[in-house]
Amino acid sequence: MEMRNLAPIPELYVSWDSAQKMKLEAAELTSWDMSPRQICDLELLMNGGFNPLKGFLSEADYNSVVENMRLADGALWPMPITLDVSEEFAETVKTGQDIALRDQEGVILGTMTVTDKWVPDKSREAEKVFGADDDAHPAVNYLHNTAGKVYLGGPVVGIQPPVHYDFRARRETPNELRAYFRKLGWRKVVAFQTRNPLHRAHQELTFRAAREAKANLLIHPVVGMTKPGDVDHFTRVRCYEAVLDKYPASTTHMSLLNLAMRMAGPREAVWHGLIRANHGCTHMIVGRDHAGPGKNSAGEDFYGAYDAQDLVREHADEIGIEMVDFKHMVYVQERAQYEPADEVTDGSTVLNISGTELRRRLREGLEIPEWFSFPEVVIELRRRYPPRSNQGFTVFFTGFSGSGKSTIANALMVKLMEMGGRPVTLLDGDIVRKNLSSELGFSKEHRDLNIRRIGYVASEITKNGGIAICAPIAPYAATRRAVREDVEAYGAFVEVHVATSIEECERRDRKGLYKLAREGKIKEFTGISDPYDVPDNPELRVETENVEVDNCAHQVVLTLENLGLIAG
Ligand code: PPS
Repeated sequence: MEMRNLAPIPELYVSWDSAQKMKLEAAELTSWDMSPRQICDLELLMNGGFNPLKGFLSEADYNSVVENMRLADGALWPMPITLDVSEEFAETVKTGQDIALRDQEGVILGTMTVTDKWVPDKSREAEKVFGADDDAHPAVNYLHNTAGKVYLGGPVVGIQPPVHYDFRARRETPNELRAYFRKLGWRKVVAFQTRNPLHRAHQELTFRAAREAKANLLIHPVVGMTKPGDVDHFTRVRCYEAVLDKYPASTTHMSLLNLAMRMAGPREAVWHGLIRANHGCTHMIVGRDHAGPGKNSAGEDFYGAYDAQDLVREHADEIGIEMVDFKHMVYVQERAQYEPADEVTDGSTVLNISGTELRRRLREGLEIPEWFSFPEVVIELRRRYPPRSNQGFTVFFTGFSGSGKSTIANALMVKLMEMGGRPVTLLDGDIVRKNLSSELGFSKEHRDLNIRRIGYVASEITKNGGIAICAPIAPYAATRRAVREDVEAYGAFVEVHVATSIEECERRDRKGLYKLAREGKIKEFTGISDPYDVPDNPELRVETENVEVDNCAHQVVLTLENLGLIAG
């Protein structure tokens, strides 16, 4: 399929002069503060990446897209691009009204004339678009647990694109890419969609794909939103820049796409095709399990491995893009080169490193061979994922008042400081309540707030490579779980249950508080008149009765060593 047309495609932006005027007018309108995903969607709506869409889907278009993968006028469009809002906001908006669309800092990016307002059947959307109403699918989880209950639809007028401060020179709109291809005389362009770092096998397969199609190559990574847990885009783009040097000069271009992926497999692949066609590409590489969401809650794949390829092939003409098979490339040791797996002769030794194995090697600081990845890429990945013994982590003590948490935490802090290497911060319950949480009491709500604050600080410390030692009572399991999730985004969370019994704590009564609690002079006292959820599965449980503090702290140190967090 030759390049049919590199003429500009329609954008939704008004002229610069009109934008200045509109900005002032729009400031008076009811305004919606968009979510990060909506901002990604709006950018591609406004710059023509989602052509032929002219705004967020109307109810009729939405129903038709969900049921038939087509807009109401019959045009192929597989993904519902909807403006989900809260019920409270929806109540303030009437159809026919213009609203301002603001980014997270309050800047007005565009306006929308609300033509439709409806409550969608989210379970139907999940079944039809994502294949199952199962929260294990990241987009279904988003749909049920993050997206608002009401959808608004209507045409959008673009005032200005969202501002990106990172990799500015690498971001191009569809029309900028079209102009670039036109200028260089690139008549055929193969797009490579990716959300992962590129290693040698990817470089080989993309280069071969372009050569076989007699086309130029566009590396078109997604930097908007990808699958939770992916390598962050800053690291990835630095990796891509390193790989770009490995292609023959002037055959290949790299551009960043601010798309919010939905991991919708086959439907997503068709969507990716339409987006690439809008960006002036003629071909797109589609692989096994393209845009796959991982396993469902029964541990099975959501889609067949080749469903995406089948659906794109079926609609290739309408998409306006030719599909190029992703060749599975393997490294053949005897010939010291990559070859397509189906061309490898019997008896050759084929080497491979899976994604899981790569992560293990990074975590443990083990060798990543040159045949697998480019040294420049490995350096970037190692900078981002240092071995555990160089990463930050949090030790979270929990237990009754007077159980010995603070004393053990202090001893642990001193031992870790003696070892050196990382800064250590102690967030002791009593100390936190004197500063960070000085206005809080002991209601469930206040305790939760207190623990979430401690968790926030601990996660920041962990992110920045330090050690946070927390020692609050933290009586509620759900709150502890939430803190664990916050911290684990950046490093290890080590929960230590100081398992001193309530009887022993009361017998010791070091601060005289239990006596006051028994007398009813202190209300909602943990263990006496307020509950404590015993941790089910802490990384360590320490008994303190008849055990020295030093020994308790030593048990924590051993646990940290076992987890690879401190060098033995
Ligand atoms: S929580 O539940 O995690 O927010 O509690 P925390 O911030 O660790 O604060 C516990 C310390 O406050 C004192 N104190 C009470 N504890 C429990 N319940 C009630 N009602 C209460 N009122 C005051 C008590 O001294 C705790 O100190 P520690 O260090 O745990 O002995």
